[in-house]
Amino acid sequence: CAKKSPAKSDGSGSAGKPITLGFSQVGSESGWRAANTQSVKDSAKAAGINLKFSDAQQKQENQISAIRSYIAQKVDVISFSPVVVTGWDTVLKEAKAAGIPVILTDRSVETSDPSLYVTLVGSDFESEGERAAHLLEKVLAGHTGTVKIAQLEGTTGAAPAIERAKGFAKIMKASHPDWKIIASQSGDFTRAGGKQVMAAFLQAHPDIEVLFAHNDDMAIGAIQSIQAAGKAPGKDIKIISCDGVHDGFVAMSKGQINAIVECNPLLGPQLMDTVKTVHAGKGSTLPRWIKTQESDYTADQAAAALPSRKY
Ligand code: GZL
Repeated sequence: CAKKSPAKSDGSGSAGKPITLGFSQVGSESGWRAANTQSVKDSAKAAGINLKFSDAQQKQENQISAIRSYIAQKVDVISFSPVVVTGWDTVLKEAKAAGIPVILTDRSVETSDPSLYVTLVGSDFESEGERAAHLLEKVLAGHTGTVKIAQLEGTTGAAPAIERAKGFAKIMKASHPDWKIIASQSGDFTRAGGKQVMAAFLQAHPDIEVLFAHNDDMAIGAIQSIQAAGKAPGKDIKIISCDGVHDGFVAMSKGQINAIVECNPLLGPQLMDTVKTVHAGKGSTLPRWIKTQESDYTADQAAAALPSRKY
């Protein structure tokens, strides 16, 4: 394939031309996604990188089309957050054949050929699932006997959905034989999905004691259904969620969400640094996974943390 001449280290392209980055975003399904999109756009501008951006509305075929369009436009680097983990080898092989390096951000892919992308800039979702279980241990302190749990899963087939469920189940299996997941279904990471699925859960299982939601938007939707059922979220039904978006912290400060596993969406700066490194021909110096730093929060910390939250 035609190798591009490596750019100068200041991040400009060959012969001073700005680097052109083609970015395919999952969609605009949640507060997390909105913050992630803003971070990518603001960071590209700050880095002097020419950004081509597309929103796939959570459809894999739209992401594949966008990547093909970036290949046809001969962008310097392609980056995307894959909506689901499978089905990428063909289009990634086309990018490789065109000599365009690919950087994954946020979510990972399953592939038989590790050369199809340089690195992943994103969180460890399995660890987030384990952290959610440990936060539930704190919230349940002193509780004895069976704990009936409902789980609102993220988008079916998406890395965060698969891995958060896996991490949570791992701690359950290892330490909590008395925790039972009595209902588990995807709410597709949206508020509407969380509200609708939680309403169905409560119809079938009025005895739910805990909700583990794979993101704050589904938890916020579920809160509406819990209240409609005449129950108090955070009290009658304890809620553990993931992300840490503003509205999640507001709900937590009201005691409606008991604890949140932060999943940092502000990946833009790290992504742009990675784009420059890759474009300068130094991709081989990068780790295979550039992990995001993030914390955990319980309701007692929410009010104090709110003013300094960046998303
Ligand atoms: C996680 C990200 C997930 C968030 C959701 O990194 O992929 O997608 O947890 C978002 O809020 O929709």
